[in-house]
Amino acid sequence: MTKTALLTGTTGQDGSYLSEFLLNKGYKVHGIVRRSSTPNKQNISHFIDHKNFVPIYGDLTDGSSILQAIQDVKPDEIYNLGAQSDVHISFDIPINTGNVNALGVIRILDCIKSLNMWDCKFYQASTSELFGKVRETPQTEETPFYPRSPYGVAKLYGYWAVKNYRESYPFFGCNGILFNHESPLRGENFVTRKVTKGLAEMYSMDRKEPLELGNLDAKRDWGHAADYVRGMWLMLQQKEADDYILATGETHSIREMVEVCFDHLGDTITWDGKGKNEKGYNGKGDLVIKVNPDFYRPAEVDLLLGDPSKAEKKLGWERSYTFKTLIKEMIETDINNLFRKPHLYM
Ligand code: NAP
Ligand code: G4F
Repeated sequence: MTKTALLTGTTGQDGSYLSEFLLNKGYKVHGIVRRSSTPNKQNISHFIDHKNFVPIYGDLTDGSSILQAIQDVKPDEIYNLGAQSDVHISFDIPINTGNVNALGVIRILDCIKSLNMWDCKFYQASTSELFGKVRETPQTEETPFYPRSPYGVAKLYGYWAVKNYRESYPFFGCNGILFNHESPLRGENFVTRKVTKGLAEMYSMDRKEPLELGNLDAKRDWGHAADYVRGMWLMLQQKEADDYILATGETHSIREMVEVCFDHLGDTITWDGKGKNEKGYNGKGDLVIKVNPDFYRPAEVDLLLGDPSKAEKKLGWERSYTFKTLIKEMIETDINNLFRKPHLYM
């Protein structure tokens, strides 16, 4: 029988990959889309006319739109991917971040409860930002949380709301504690995409000004979104609801990520200076990266490194991308998107 899924965050990176994954599995996919005055449907344009895809206007801050959607669709599975997902910006808009990322979760859970829809399975987009100032490395499902931003604090509320409903009601809800995952659809403010797009412009379009970045020492565990949405789906196919980490078990600094990008461009980067005075020069000696402290955060998450062994053992989850193939795909897509051949340093 055809399964029906309802997604929030449909127009984001993960919403796009997950919708396509579910459509390929034969699901009917109802995707909640926010009204916006500028285009926000680029990531779903390649399947928006699919016969099994239905966009619905709604917003996680508008409880009645969420209730209406759940009541109309009667989904077998709900994936709550919608969020104000930018950690740095969450310091500027903490109330909105809390409204969407924390209360948005309980709005959905309360609808499930009010409608007595306990057969509906629920996925919550929890995050490695919960670990924040990490208490142990690598981080596992048992590692204590210590969020370091309004984003992380709000996501902590969502995480516990899912656990609390699971312990209080006959509710099937899973937290996917996902470490950073990227792709060519990654938002342009996040550091990997900022770098791949910025360097693609520099090498294909003769962009002259250097790329300005923040903390180059922070370390992240980066995987590919296509692998991670498969993990989300696997969580909801189990007999028992549980919480799982999805990660690669590898960590790299921002500086190392930039170096891998230069490697793909056939160039090298040489660093000089420390902290806010650090600069990067390409093989010709041009200044290509400089640090701008405006991109520093009031409180930083210095190191994330996840242990995915529970998901690997219990879900049979595995990854098809490595860190290098992820970066290669991102930088090549950004170059191709510019329609011009890059001047590669070979
Ligand atoms: P993303 O690309 O920023 O997408 C966020 C989505 O949420 C967009 O579709 C956005 O709509 C939507 N949204 C924002 N505010 C909303 C509201 N008030 N009501 C309904 N929808 C709203 O994020 P992503 O990378 O795909 O991440 C998906 C989820 O996983 C997020 O919850 C994120 O916090 C979480 N997460 C991400 C990562 C990661 O590394 N990518 C890791 C762990 C957890 P617009 O397009 O209209 O802005
Ligand atoms: O790419 P980022 O902005 O991602 P961040 O903060 O790790 O958050 C992402 O991953 C989380 C999972 O761990 C998600 F929950 C969240 O929704 C989001 O998807 O920053 C990564 C690191 C940070 O340490 C930041 O300080 O890169 C550092 N960084 C250095 N220069 C920069 C920059 N980050 C950004 N965005 N821009 C810079 O210029």
